[in-house]
Amino acid sequence: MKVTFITGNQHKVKEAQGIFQQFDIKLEHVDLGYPEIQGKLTDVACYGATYAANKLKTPVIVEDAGLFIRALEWFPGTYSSYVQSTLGNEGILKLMKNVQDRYAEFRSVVGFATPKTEPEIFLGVVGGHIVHHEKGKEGFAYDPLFKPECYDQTFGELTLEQKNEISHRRRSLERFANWYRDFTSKKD
Ligand code: ITT
Repeated sequence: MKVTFITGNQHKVKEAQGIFQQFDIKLEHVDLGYPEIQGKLTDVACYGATYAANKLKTPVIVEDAGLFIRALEWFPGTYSSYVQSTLGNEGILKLMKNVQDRYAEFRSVVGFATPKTEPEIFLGVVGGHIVHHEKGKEGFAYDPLFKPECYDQTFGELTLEQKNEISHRRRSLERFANWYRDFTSKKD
């Protein structure tokens, strides 16, 4: 099985390759760029997948993700990309200074579309806590801030393989992979 992943983020490509290996899905990466409408992750993923499938005339997936912090009313959420490049991790830590409730979750939505079918979406969530200082140099973006539930290390301290066992992206891509197996077998 093969699928085209549309993203401009190399870290996501590496993570997805690792996850798809276990499902025998070969990933083709295209950095097409697609309009990221402002809205819920699911809307962004649906719109992006439909746009890219029609443009490339092939089945594609896109993935939209973000960090949602409960005490900040789920900020940065859908603004995660912009906030990472402006406030950065230090800015998030400042906002979290003296905040007791440190619960946060990473959410991921995979959108799959073909030029002929309506988009499908697959969700993945991992809960955890925002630590008090950045920890670790693995992963990317918010990873050094996020300690997944039941772990003593942040995503920034886990190897790619360890993050891939439990991450939001693992959960959404695994849901997609299981569904895709049936989808392709019905088509053949
Ligand atoms: P695309 O081209 O696939 O859209 P992107 O980097 O813009 O790549 P998203 O819009 O899905 O990705 O993600 C928004 C931001 O959320 C991303 O830029 C990171 O700052 C952050 N983020 C997403 N997944 C993450 C992860 O697994 N670990 C740490 N930060 C993550």
